[in-house]
Amino acid sequence: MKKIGIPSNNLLHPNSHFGTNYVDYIQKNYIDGITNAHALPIVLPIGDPKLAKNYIDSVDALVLAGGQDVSPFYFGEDPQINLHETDSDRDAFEVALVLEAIKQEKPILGICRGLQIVNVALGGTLYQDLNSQYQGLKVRHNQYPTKWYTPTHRLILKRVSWLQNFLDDQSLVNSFHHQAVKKLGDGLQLDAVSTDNVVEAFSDESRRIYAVQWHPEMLLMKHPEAQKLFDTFVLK
Ligand SMILES: [Mn+2]
Repeated sequence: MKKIGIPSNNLLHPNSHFGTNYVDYIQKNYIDGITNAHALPIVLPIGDPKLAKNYIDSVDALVLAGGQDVSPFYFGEDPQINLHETDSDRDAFEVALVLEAIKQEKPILGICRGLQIVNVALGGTLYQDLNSQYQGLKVRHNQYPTKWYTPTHRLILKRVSWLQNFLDDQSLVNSFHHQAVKKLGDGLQLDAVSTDNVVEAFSDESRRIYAVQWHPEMLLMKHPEAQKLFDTFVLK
């Protein structure tokens, strides 16, 4: 059984249940997507980036989940006024895991924030906030509070890629992001955009790097066909 490492998120703020007894967590839907694909999810609590080799030694592939904004530090910018919360510990841990997975030639799947982390780890840049920085924005890319499992905007496929295994041109996806790729990282190729030309997917088949800006794990509960993305990745 393939072991799929999935770095956790952490609860950065006191809440009514845990108070200041901070916890790491991962949304159950990612675990479902990996498990349904007959692989073994291994959650990696946010840890020391210096141990990236040890973490990646212990898994066969890496899945990076959604969450906070990516710090603009990674592409040489100061925080713009509309940047949301960032987490320097999670950023540093995930960037180190991405670089180590590439070094060890293990497949990577980036989802939402995960796509953005892969991009900046490879020298790409991001729009810190689409609403204030992206000229020509026409699509609502943060559908919240519309339900997570509701696909809302179309995709335009830009080339033949792994996406054709489970998507058609004009497929609908959900959308919960206000950051997006500005410049693609080294060696990454554009797979899909929204109708206002925001990057929605990229990959590099030669290094088995795959990334999508939407949330397939949240579509699973109502749209079983979204499982094919995980199934396809696990076979890479
Ligand atoms: Mn979108």
